[in-house]
Order: sequence, then structure tokens, then C-alpha cells
Amino acid sequence: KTKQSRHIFGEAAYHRLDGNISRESFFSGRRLIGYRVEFAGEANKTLSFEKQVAIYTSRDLKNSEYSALEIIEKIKALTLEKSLFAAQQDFENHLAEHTAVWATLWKQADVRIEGDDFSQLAIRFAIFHLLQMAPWHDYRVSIAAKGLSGEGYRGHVFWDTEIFILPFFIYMFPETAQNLLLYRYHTLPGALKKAQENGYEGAMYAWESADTGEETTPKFGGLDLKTRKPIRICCGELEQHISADISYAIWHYYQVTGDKEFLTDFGAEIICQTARFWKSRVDYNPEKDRFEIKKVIGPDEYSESVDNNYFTNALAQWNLHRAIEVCEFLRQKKKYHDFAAKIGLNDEELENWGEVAEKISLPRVDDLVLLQFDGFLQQKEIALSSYQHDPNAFFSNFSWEEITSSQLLKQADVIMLLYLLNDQFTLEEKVANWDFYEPKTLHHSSLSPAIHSLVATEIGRAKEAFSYFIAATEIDLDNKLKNSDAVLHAATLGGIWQAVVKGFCGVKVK
Ligand code: IFM
Repeated sequence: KTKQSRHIFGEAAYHRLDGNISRESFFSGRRLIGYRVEFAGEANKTLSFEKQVAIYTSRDLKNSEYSALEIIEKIKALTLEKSLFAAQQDFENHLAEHTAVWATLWKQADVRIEGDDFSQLAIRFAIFHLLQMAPWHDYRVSIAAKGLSGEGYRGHVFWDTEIFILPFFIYMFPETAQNLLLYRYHTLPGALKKAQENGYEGAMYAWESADTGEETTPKFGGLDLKTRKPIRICCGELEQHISADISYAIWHYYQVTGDKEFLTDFGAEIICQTARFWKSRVDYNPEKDRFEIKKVIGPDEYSESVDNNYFTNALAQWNLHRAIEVCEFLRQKKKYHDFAAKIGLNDEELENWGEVAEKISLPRVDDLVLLQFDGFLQQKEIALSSYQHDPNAFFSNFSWEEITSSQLLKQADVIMLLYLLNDQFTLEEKVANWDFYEPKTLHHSSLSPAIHSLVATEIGRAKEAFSYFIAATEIDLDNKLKNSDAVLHAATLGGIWQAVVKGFCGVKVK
């Protein structure tokens, strides 16, 4: 039984060894069940060993009235039946079926690069894993930050899915993209609950989400190597751009697929409920006649509890504008009346959204450079030197407090915005912001290099674009963050695909 959500699951395994078994036994240990087999092998002779596993969970049972004991019995029967059935089939048949499915997927999703074997390998490596980690047949789950490759981040779902991974599916397998977005619709009640618990309206999505959509971000992380105290993780409370990221993803899906039905039946509700959240989240500053969003964490997680993070404010503004647009779309389709009644919306609320969007605080360093957050320029300057791409060296030399009060960025923040809201900025602005923020960025998050590659392409810095692309590919192919042996970085894999298709190949949908 899973610890928190208490799902019951069962596995049955069937083993077949084509050799003379002298001894076999089953054993179990902590988090382990094993089958040990001894046999005599012969030199230069191949032995084949087959293992087939069937898995069922309580989520697969239609009847929710069963008692726990009945569930266990049902799952036991189903897994054994499936495993015996599979064992009676010829392995070659399974293999042929498996190969045929993969061939179809590759036909649809392959990207061919000529003249550079490593880049070809890297894009296929990314595509293979993206295909493997997708929920093809279940909209109740999404893709975790580490895919299915390990237990890092406890299988939780972040913005990694909507912003980094989803585009591959939107363009290649829109039905699966829809599953991923339906997961956010399915977990909307959790987001409504989180907003209410925090004194806000609408939908405040969890920074780390699991099966109900309630907040699952742990409160503490690793040790601060300087102070020897555990580092408090505030993302569950403060990293709120996730709500706008999800609306952004819905719009992106709609723009590419033109799926009006999805927008009407599911997307509109998420976009309007997140707009409602932003309206309730802002504070009005009468002196400046501006709406402000205080105490957040933007994409750069080395700056905590900051006011008016440009990225968050700009995406909140974008979210509010899209909500108004979606309502207009529903009006044209004569669906607005029912929709408004369903979520209790009125015209005054729409006007308020417009006013907040109009007057949201978006300060700049100068005419061209966006200010990452209020007071950013007063933060301490630390030379990047050898800390770039090397979190371990950085954490050995600076305390968490020193890190969060410096001007160094963990990952793309303003540069991330230049990518997402691409059309809102001129080339001149993009260049100026790149020159200002890129030299301050450590790339300690695996999410950072691919986005830098995309923006570098956009501003015509081909060499940098390629070297950031290679940096992204090396995260897992060269174990650059020194943790790929335990887990893959799913967002990076999606970012690699985007860097090639949307960056180097320039595919854009407007
Ligand atoms: O979502 C990311 C975040 O942007 C940086 N820290 C890791 C998270 C999961 O990959």
C-alpha cells in the first residue's frame, strides 16, 4: 500500500530460464522481494532468462465499495491471472508486438540530424525517454520531474511537465498532451482548496502535485553545508507562477491543435479559475497606482520571498488577459451563460481582471532591461567563476542565506520569460536582457541550459545556442550534475527537443 495516498497495488512475476536449475528460492528484505536461482552454465553457450511482470492497483478496480481485504483479493487474482496468461504466450510474440508499437512511435516522432552523430544521439535519447514516460492511457496521472527513472522528488509533478515536456506531445501526440492537461483539470479541486486555505480565490495550483492536486512540497531539504542546519523549502508556499504556467500550457495546446472542444469543456475553467486567483493575490499600491504581487519565488529559486518578480507578474497579467479572451470566445459560441453560471462568474469580475492586468507592476532596470524583482540590484554581487554548472562547489562555499541574498541566478528567470512571451519583447530588449542576466546565471537547475539555447538562437547567437544545447544534452548523457545515475532529468529532455525543433528549426505557431 502506498504510504500517503494508500493505494493498494500488487505485482506478480513469472520467470522462465532455459537451463538446468539446481536450486531456487524466494526471499524478501527491506523494500525488496527477490527470486534466487542457481544453474549450471556452459562455456560459450547462451542461456536465456525471461521475466514477465503484471501490475494492478486499486485504481484499476471499477467498484469503489470493496473493503480493503476484498481489494487485496481482487488484485491478487488479477495480477496472477495476467501473469499466467502472459507466460503462456510466446516471448517472440511479445517482442514482435512491442517492436511494432515502437516502430509506429518512431515513425511519428523521429528527428534526423545529419552531420553530427552526437546531436543525433542526444535528440533520440530525449525522444525515447519522453515517449517512455508518457501516460498514454490514463489522465489521472502526469509526468513526474524524474519521469519513471527513479524516486527523486517522490514522483511529484512540477511545471517541468507543462512548460518543458508538454510541447513535444502537443506537436507529436496531441491526444497524450490532452491527457496531461486533463490531469490538471482532474486535480483542480485540490487547487481550489489550496487557494481557499491560503485566503485566496480561484485555483492556486500545487508547486509539487501528486494524485489529488493538494500541495505535496516537502518543508525541508538538504543540509546547509556551512551552518549545518536543514534548508527550509518555501516553494510550496511561494512558487506560485505554476498556476499561470498551467494556463499557458492549455493555451499553447489550443493554439497548436485548434481543439475548441477541450478549451470549452475543460481549459476555460482552469484559465478563469487561475485568473481569479491572481486577482485575489495582488495588493493595490495607491502611491504608485499599481497592483503588486509580494512574497513569491520566481523560476530562479536562489531568490526567495521577493516582491514583484517580473516573470510571475507578467505571466499573471498574461493569464488575466487570456481569461477575458476565453470568456469572449465562449460568448461567441453561445456557451458563456452556462459557463458563467457553473463557476459563478459575473461581468464585474471580468472588468476587475482587466484592471489588474492593466496596472500590474512590471518595473525595469532601464528602458530595455526588465528588473527580476524589487531590490534585485541591491543584492550582493558574487563572481560566477568556477561555480557555474557546479552546485556542489557553490554550496560548500556559501550558506543558504548568502546564496539567497546574492545577484546570482540558479536558472533562467527573465530569460525564461523572453522565451515564453516571446512576441511581447523586441529583439533589442531580448539582447539587452540576455547580456544582463546570462553572465549572472549558474545553471544549477537542469531546466536552465535548454532555455538559454532557445533564446540565444532567437537573438542570433548561434555559437552560444549550440554550446547551451550541448550543455543540456550533457546533463544526462555525461552526468554533468552528478546525479543521473540515480535519476533522469525529464524537463531537460523536453527542453532538448524544444531547442532543436523550436530553436534551431524555428518552428513556431502564432
Ligand atoms: O521545477 C524545477 C525547478 O524549476 C528547479 N528545481 C527542480 C524542480 C524540479 O525539476
